[in-house]
Amino acid sequence: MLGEKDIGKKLAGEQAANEVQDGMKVGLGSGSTVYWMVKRLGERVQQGLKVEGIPSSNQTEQWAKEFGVPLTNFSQVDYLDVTIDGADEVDENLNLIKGGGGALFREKVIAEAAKKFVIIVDQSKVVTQLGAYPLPVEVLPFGWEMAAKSIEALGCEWKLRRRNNEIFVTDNGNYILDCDFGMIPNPEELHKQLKMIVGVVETGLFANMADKVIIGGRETTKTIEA
Ligand code: ABF
Repeated sequence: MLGEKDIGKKLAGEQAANEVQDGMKVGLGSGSTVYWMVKRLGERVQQGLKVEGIPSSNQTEQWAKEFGVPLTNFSQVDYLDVTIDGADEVDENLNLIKGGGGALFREKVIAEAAKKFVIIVDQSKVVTQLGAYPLPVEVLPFGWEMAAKSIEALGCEWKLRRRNNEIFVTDNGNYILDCDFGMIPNPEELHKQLKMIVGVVETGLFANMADKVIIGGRETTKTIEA
């Protein structure tokens, strides 16, 4: 029995998959909402849809193989027609916090490569201002402690992400600092400040990038266009 959030994720993911057109190259995001999108896309491939996807994580790659979504890579395509991905927070200007799943770097690569960037979330992700969710920042392992000091100086409390008591290592071999800046009134500015820090690979702030957000509710979805 799916809970209300999962129903919303499923509805949003399936709608996004249903909007994919024949022949498209699709960026496949990460997370449990994307699971439903990839599953539905696989069903449509079985019905004859011609698509190829580039996954943003090893987990998404596994789902694509499980559900039969053909895969490609950036040596084969010059761009993506659309990237479909989840988020941890979406504000009223469609700015995002992403990276709760640790895939933010590749997620940003496929988002930047796409003509259209579509976000799929359940209602609980929609906020008036970003920041209640600690901002994931991907850092190189070498000298991460120095990067953390510079990040802290921007006004946050950070935690080195761990999983099962081990340091969490991203698909790219990097670490994640979860940074509590409090509310973030200017996501683009904070992102730029963070990217200036030596050792910061990427941030989970996706400012002014999303073109559309599909919000799944209990029975229907709501769509917001940029
Ligand atoms: C992914 O979607 C991550 O950036 C983000 O953490 C996740 C949201 O997770 P879920 O869809 O499982 O709620 O793109």
